[in-house]
Amino acid sequence: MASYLLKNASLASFAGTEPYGLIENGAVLVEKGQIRWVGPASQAPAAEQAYDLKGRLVTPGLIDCHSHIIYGGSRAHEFEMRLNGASYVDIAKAGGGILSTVKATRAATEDELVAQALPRLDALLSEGVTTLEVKSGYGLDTKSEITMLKAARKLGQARAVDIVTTFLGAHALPPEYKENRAGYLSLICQEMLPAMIGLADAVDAFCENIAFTLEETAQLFEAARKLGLPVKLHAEQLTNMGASRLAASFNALSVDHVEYLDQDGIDSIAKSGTVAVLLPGAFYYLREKQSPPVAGLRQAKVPMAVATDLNPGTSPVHSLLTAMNMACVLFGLTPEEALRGTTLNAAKALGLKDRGQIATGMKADLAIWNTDRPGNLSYPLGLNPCAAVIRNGALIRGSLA
Ligand code: DI6
Ligand code: FE
Repeated sequence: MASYLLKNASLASFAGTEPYGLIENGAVLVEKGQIRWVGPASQAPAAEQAYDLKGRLVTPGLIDCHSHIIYGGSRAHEFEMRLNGASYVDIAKAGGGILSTVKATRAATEDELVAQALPRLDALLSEGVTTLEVKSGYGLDTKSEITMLKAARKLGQARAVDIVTTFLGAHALPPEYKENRAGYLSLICQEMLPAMIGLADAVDAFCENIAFTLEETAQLFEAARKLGLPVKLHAEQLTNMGASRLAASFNALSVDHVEYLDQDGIDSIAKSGTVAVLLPGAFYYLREKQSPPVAGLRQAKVPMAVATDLNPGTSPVHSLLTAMNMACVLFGLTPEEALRGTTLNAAKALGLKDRGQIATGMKADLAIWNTDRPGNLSYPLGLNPCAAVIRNGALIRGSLA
């Protein structure tokens, strides 16, 4: 199949200025894994083959730009503890939380981590995800952090998906460094980071009063900068620490969570072009009360992305469409913002310029849906309208009939 045309499609292209970049009765020409032409079907060029999509919606392949999909063990009991009155912070302070996942992850082999992650990954892929970001951060020693990221890369060999990796060594203080924060920071900066070259595409940290301070985060970001690694940050999730301002000063790709972001933080990330990644799954599971400042972000024209934050403790969410729905219902995003947040703005959050839009020259990663309206992707819960998925121009799921 050298070139083919998808015609009679409703295209949510996210190119141009229209809401959704919508092109009704549109066509897309795909050749050699790339989009070669996009426009009204009536003007479509000739192709060797054509598929009539009968008015169905086509979007860019979805991008989940924040996940912790590689981990060992289970934290289901903590859900019970929280509903019996313990808080996330109480559980973390008592050695549960992230550290309990660290224990189980250190005990697992690379192959075991991959095998445990595959069913989670398959759930995401069934809904049109073609690019997934995966963080380390449950190893917290050099060897286990490397194992996690190798397992993450292996997911991209086991399934038809692009994996983007992030080193999150500064996720929690490991038990063996409990009395030696500075020692752990030097381990991260001097030993772990250099070992991540080629293995991690970016560097992240959990900047929070139960995790790492502003000063520690700055130290990490300096070290990342020296190695030429881009940064992003778990910022303003549980409190406001000015973490986003710090991230902006390092030109971070994204600041993630941002429930407690204030105007000063909004102004800083607006200037640095940093994406605000909204993670309503964690907000929902932790029954948080404070929503991210969506109106302020809109006004400052900060690009907003939406992701699952798939993790064992605060967001066991295996559906990007559900995260989009939650972003609408819980945070007040419009369905247009939610879909832009899992396509164009999610690509931005990962620093990827070759995807997230249906436009000439982009990678041909496309999802085809059993609906004609893009707003419907954020509407139902528990119904999967994904009809087909194309990755690098090849049909990898469903059918175009
Ligand atoms: N914030 C989160 O929501 C996850 N990590 C983070 O820094 C939670 C991770 C966990 O509880 O296992
Ligand atoms: Fe996270």
